Amino acid sequence: MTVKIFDTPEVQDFLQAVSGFDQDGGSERAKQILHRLVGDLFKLIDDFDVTPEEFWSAVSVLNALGQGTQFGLLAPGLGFDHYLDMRMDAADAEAGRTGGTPRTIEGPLYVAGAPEIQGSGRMDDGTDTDGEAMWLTGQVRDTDGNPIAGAKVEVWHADSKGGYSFFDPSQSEYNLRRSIITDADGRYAVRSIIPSGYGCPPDSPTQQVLDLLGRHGQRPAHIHYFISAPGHQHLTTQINLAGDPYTFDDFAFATRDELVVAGQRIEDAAAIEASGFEGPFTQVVFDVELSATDTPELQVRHKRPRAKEDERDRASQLAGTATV
Ligand code: MBD
Ligand code: FE
Repeated sequence: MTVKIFDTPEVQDFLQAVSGFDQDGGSERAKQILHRLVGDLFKLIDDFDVTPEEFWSAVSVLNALGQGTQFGLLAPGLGFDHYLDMRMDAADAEAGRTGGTPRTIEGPLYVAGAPEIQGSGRMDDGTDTDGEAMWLTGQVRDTDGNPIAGAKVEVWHADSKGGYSFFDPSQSEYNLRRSIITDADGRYAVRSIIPSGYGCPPDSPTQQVLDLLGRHGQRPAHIHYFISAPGHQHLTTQINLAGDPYTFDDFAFATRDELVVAGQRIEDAAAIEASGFEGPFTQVVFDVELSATDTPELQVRHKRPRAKEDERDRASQLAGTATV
């Protein structure tokens, strides 16, 4: 069957009715976007001769994704998060906002409200004995190299099994999540454990879609950051640890060369003693440069539904139900 009906007046009129063009209510922007979206899908059905069976199996996958709150997991897999980053990079370049540490995607596993610590502290609850001890430290500076005291450095990462507290209910509350305020020298330093990479749940609808593309659902070991300071552009970024098999093969496309960090193993007894660790540990150093801006909206993270961000907001509540 190779019928082509998309360009007929009947279909074009139908598409206008579907998009509410003949109605007064609703949102003009939503109508325009839905008209394009549904139209592109109608055309795709025509062009690829999509069968009813294929269409309804796609509906089933969407239902399964929604039921597991997994759109936020499939989105980076299909490159949407990185594409939005590319657009923000281009907007920055066009506005002359150059320099500073590069951004990369937030991902779906941030939880608002992590404990705040001044300068230095500990992120892990001490129960993950499979995890290599980590000393994570760095300095926050402006693009002229001046340290920024009092900057807020939010850090979150996975445990030795690749699980994130809150989404993995076996972990203690806010394990491996902290908000660190830089000291007078712009420095932050925390004890934690080296995270493992993340893998999409093998039986998940997200992995089902990736399987159809012949792709894996693995991320390298990585550590997420939100960094902000008054008068500076808010930065959402991550570091990817060097030496992971997926460092340059991330299903979420978040790796950037400038953000790959090699840990340094510290085995010297005096150094171990001085740092308060019980044995060898790995030091990970990540310095950050923030570019200056007077624009208030650029100084804060953009809005999106996030777990525990707003207890009264249903979208925020839902963000916390992801089965990842
Ligand atoms: C993660 O830990 C992550 O950072 C992303 C982007 C997707 C899935 C799991
Ligand atoms: Fe992550």
